[in-house]
Amino acid sequence: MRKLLMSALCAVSLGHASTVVAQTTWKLATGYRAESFHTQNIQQFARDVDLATRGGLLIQVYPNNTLARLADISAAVQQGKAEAGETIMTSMVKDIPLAGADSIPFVVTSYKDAQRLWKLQRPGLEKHFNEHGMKLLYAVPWPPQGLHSNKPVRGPVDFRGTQMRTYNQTTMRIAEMLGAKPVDVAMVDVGKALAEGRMDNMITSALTGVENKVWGPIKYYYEINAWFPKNAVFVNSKAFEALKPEARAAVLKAAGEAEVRGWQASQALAASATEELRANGVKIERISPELDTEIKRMGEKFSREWIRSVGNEANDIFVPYYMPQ
Ligand code: PCA
Repeated sequence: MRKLLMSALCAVSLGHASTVVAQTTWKLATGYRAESFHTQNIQQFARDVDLATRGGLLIQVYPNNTLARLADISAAVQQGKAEAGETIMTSMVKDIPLAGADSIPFVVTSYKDAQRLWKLQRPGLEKHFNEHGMKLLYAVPWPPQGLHSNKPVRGPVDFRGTQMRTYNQTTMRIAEMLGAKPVDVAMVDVGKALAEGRMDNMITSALTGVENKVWGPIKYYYEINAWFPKNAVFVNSKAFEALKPEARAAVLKAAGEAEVRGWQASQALAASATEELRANGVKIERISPELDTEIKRMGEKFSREWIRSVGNEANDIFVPYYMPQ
């Protein structure tokens, strides 16, 4: 009797299991806060995938460097420690130099041009991601990069000896060229570093200033629109290929939608974040013509260095970028 009952129970539970879609879980690592618009966008992407696959693919988001530090995220995904990840593309330039194209100063100064650059940059990048065992899903830019400072800056000399917060090779190189001391501070630690007097100025978006409540120590913001760096969201190729074709299609569709939504959110936040800095007492000013000339000269120097390091692939992007058909 007992045996009979057991086999009947087994049959019931097996019957039930066959009606439920086999579930796959992906861990997605990001180095930005849960409240960041990039992370919120990823959460929506995860919900869309969940819905479209009827629970078949669950994407668990680990924000704030909890699964891997920002700089280590692409390696973690490549090695399969996390199935998916998000990082700022310039954190990958050592492995994929082409990923640095969007952080060359003063090439892109509007969202429209950022979009054009992205279209030209994407095919080459997809190839490199594939070669590294990853699939690029989508990319979304940060709002334009401006200059935050605790003191008014009139000319390049005002940077000499100051502690300039950096987050990638571009900002590091600019700090060096200005004779400032580069201080590497993660985006999520900017507020703390300012409070501890570890930094005097930085080039980043007004939004990053707002998220870190930089008012108080930061008194000036200059809208120099230096570049529009992008965050990329990607997945380990094997994890992607292991999905059923319908689930793969659902991921790609949701990724396309996340990209459109992310660009819109970025643009809306670009304007509101600058206003929020102003409302909190930060002076929004223009840089002097002298400083403008000097940083543009530095930008050109940086682009020459970058083009040299990338080689022919740089031409594939910048020849059509500067000479659209
Ligand atoms: N915020 C990030 C990257 C670019 C931006 O606007 C940061 O400051 O680290």
